[in-house]
Amino acid sequence: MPKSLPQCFALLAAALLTSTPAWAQAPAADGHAAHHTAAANAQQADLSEGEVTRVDAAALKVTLRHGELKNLNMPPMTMVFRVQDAALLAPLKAGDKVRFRAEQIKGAYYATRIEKAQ
Ligand SMILES: [Cu+2]
Repeated sequence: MPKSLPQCFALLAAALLTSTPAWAQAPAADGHAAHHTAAANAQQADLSEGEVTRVDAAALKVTLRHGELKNLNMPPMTMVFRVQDAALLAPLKAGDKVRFRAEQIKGAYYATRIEKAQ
């Protein structure tokens, strides 16, 4: 059905146009973007509050008791995050207060940046 092709392209273009502005949102619009989807906020660089409860460097995992993760639309809880580099975990031990960046990558939760909070 060659006649339907241009319409498909038009729909695709429309979908792309409406889904692009995610990264264009102002990062610090106070409370304004809290209800947007996880996908729309995946690029946000905001750090979240957390406390280390367990470090498993061999498994590239860290358990964090975290505050609200606005970019993932997640309430406060204790959960395991993966890390891509064991070096992120080297300075950490249970009880450390941290600020970290949480991201969902291919369905798994990762801490892509972890800083000690003082
Ligand atoms: Cu969580």
